[in-house]
Amino acid sequence: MNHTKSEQLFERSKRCIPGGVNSPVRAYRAVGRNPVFIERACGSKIYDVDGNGYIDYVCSWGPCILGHCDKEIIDAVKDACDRGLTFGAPTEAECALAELIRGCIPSMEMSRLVSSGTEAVMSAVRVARGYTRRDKIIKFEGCYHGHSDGLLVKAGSGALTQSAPDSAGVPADYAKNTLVARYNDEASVRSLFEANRGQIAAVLVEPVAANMGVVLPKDGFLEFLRDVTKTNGALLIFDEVITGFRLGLGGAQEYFGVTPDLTTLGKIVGGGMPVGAYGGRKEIMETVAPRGCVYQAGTLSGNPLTTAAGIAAIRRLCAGGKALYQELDRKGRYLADTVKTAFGEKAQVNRAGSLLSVFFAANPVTDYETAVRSDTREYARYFNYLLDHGIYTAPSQFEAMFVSAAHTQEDLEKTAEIIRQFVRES
Ligand code: HOZ
Repeated sequence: MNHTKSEQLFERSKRCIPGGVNSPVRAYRAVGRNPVFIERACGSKIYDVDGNGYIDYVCSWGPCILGHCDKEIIDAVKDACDRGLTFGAPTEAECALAELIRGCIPSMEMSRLVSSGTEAVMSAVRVARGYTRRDKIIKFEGCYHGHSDGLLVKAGSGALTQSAPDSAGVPADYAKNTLVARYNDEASVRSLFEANRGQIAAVLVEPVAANMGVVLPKDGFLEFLRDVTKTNGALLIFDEVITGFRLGLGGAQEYFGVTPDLTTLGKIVGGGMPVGAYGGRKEIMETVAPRGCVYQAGTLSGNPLTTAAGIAAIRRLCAGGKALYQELDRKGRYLADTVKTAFGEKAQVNRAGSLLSVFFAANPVTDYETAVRSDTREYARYFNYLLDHGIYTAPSQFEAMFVSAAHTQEDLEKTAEIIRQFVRES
């Protein structure tokens, strides 16, 4: 493959954008090459500026569950464009989107739209603190909740990819109220509650961790979090920025049957436009200004393009219903089975529906410690081989692979063949 234009653009970008990218993982540092620059995408395919096409399993890190350029979403956005890009005033569409969210995720009786997942989680944590009048929160090693100061503590995603789970620039004072437990480890949560009696506002968790690679909750872990928060007067916050509308219309909370007090969304709920949303029980959400005393605001929150895209996406998913999610699950399983058969004991595959990760590790990956033990060099070799053969996956061991409704059986079979070829040639 020729990547001349991508190389030139990267050189140019590095002169005016830190690292040449607007989000660290995109720089491909973890996989030892320079990034490809994307020109366009359609359905399951993405095309770079040199004219190379790839089957896309990044799907913009999750939002494109219906594939790229879904006609109904694009038409809805075009239509909204003609009526004005932003008003900074309430619209019917915001109300319609909040109603759709509540219809799919009943625990989100009330919700607020913001412009990114980072904002959504930052705001949900503030609400939890304002509601409980407590300062401390518990998060988990390797879980990523956006880049707000207090949450860049033992964080996953790009922070982990860069081997910098704790960012410079975060004053120790800001982070001191963020307590860190081990994912899937009940004892670590219990001891934090015991050592900080009456001080913990919330436990914040990705119900399926997807930012240290995909790591599933052990049986009973989410139920345990539900119980321990209730017993201790703390709130349970599910960060469903990735799992929301991905594991089913009702997200991870429906998939696992555990109801949190607050939920954060992003990605799919904006149909590909910048978005975040947080919500929960009415009584809790009524602490938000102007109804209550927790302040949160945003000029572009609930803007007409995002709401149009979000409504179109959710309506499409609702129309597809169970059958659509079963098909996504089937495709995810096909890829997981392919990888398991191809690599045997050399690799572990973690999967929930259409969200999956391949770890080059001999033992099961169940938390941060086991995730970081995996062979990132082998992952880089695998990534590069796939990219060079037209398969676009995450350029980091610590991100997920996303399957969309637009992926065809032919895409999956081609992907499977390239994976088998990689193994044969290794
Ligand atoms: N941290 C994001 C995924 N978990 C990556 C976002 C991006 O680079 O676009």
